[in-house]
Order: sequence, then structure tokens, then C-alpha cells
Amino acid sequence: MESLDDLARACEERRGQVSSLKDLEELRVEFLGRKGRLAQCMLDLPGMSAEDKPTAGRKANEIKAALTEIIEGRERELAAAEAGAALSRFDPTLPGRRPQQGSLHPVTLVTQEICDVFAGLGFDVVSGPEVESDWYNFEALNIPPEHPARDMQDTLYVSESIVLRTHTSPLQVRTMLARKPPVAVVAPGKVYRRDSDITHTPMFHQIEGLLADRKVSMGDLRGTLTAFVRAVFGADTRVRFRPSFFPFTEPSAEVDISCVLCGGKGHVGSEPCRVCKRTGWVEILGCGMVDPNVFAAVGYDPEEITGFAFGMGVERVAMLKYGVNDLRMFFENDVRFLEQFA
Ligand code: 2U9
Repeated sequence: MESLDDLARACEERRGQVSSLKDLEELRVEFLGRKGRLAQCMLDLPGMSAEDKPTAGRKANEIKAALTEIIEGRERELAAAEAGAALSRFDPTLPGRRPQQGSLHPVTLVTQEICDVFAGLGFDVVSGPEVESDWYNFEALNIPPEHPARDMQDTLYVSESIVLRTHTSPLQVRTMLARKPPVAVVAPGKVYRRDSDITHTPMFHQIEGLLADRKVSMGDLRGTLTAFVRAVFGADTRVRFRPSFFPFTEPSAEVDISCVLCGGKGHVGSEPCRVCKRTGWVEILGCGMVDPNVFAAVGYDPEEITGFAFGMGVERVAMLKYGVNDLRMFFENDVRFLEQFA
């Protein structure tokens, strides 16, 4: 019993010298371990008289509790000291770490800008499914079953009569089926084609537009698209219309703008312009007067309703607007490219 009291005193003395959790664990093993000093004292227990045994047992339990409390108390002190030290190492005057901030993708930025311009001219912005039936994607647009535009080379088929839309034109078809003229909409979105090389990706973005009303003329088309081009590329941009062909428009045209790099001169200093290949013009979109067969397909009277439509590739507009010379940049998601548009 005498030595049990010594044990508590010895532990109490040693606790002050312990300055780390590792040293404290050593102390715990020394006093409370399986072969520690308390366990050694307990070895005397079996040899004691029946009278002394219970008292000694109780005493041993008390000392065990006292030792445990000494060690755990020191553990709490050491933990508190460590927290205090960490706090004093914290320097609130250091500049904070700037949080990473993302930015809109250039394709999104250009889509929004173009839609904003047309919204300002009174067009609604519409969206809809990327998986379409043959009828919406082709038939209603005056593209009959044997037309080369449906060729397996260009279209990604889900089944015999279901396709991934190859253009956003089905959205204008859906709008005309749902509304009566006048209809003025722009339709942005992803489109899919079986095409992949350095200037074509299997998915890209389009914006198409449609105006359908009484007495819509090619002059309206020309004025609207000229206003659009000058809003996006600057008031000095010149515009020219070249004859072309699309199944869904007649007559049809392709629209060029004066070159965004050389301003139409065809050269930059003494070097030939690499953007327009010395022509002074770059193609920006296709357009035309809606073919009467398209109006008939959606139940508009082609004798009464005329209209214009246009379509453009968003990546192409973004390349011209931002001077990007490689289409693949838009799909690689390299942050060093993307953060330039923040
Ligand atoms: C309806 C009627 C007519 C949409 C049009 C174009 C001309 C055109 C191309 C531009 C580059 C596709 O992304 S691209 O490869 N588009 O040239 N698109 S007229 O004509 C329509 C659409 C819907 C109901």
C-alpha cells in the first residue's frame, strides 16, 4: 500500500517533465502498461492475507484511476498548448489566396452576343431537342428521302427515322407549327454531323434565324443581316451577298464580310492576309428566302406568307471575332486558352 502511494507521487512528479505526446505515451506505458509499475505492485496481491486483500485491491483501483487522470490531464494540456502555438503561427496580415474563378466559354459568349443582337431587333430565342425525327430535320425542310444532304456520310442516325439534328432548323419548324405569323425567332444550339478533321468536329454550335410574315422581302433579309454583322464586327464592316443554294431557301445566298484581320485590303503590311487569303472577304453565314414547300409543310399559305432564314456556325463566328486560328481550341478546354475570355 505504501508503494502504491509512491507510484502516484512519482507519476505526478514526472508529468511536469513530459513535453510531447510521444513522451506522454512512454510515461503511460511505464506506469499503466501490461508490465508497468502498477502491474508490478499488483503481483504482491495473491500473497497477502485474506484480511488485507480487499483493501489493497481497492487501493490499487484508486491509484489506477489517479494515474489515468494524471496522464489524461497532461494530454489535454499538451493539446491546448499545440492549438495555441498554431494560432500564434497564423499571420492575419498575409495576403489571402485568390479563389479560382471560372469564365464563360467563348462559344457561350458569342452565342449570347448574337442572340442579344437579334433580341434587340424583335426576335425571340427558342430551344428544343437535339434528337429529332426525320420529318423535323429533313422532310419539312424540303429535303426528300433521296436528297444527298441526308447521306449517311453527314447524318448521325439513332434509328431509321430518328437522327441527331444536323442543324437547328427543326426548331423553326416546331415554332411555325405552334405559332401563327408573324414569327421572328433565332434558334441557337448544338448540332451533329458525321464529320471529323481539323476544320470539322462531330458536334458544333449553330444559330439559325427565321422571319415569316406577309410581304417579307429580300431587302428585309439584307438590312437585318447587315445590322447584325455591324453590331458584332463593328460599324465599318462591309457586307456582300453571293448567290448559293440550299434546299430550304430559294433564292439563297452566302454572306461575306470584309476581312476582320486586314480590313478588306487583302494584305497586312507587305504580307498576304492569312485570314482571307488575299481576297479581302471572309464567309460568315448562309441565308435565303424560305422555300414555299417549307411553308406548305407547316401549314402556312405560301401565297400569303413569305419569309427569310439564315444560319451560321458559332465556332466560325468566334474564330473570326477573337482571331482563333484552330477550331480544336474550342473543344480542348485548356484553361490557358479559356481564361483569356474571362
Ligand atoms: C427553316 C427554313 C429555312 C436556315 C439556313 C443556312 C442558310 C446556312 C449553314 C451556315 C454554316 C449551316 O453551320 S453551317 O454549316 N446554314 O447556310 N441556314 S438558310 O434556313 C432555314 C431554316 C429553317 C424553317
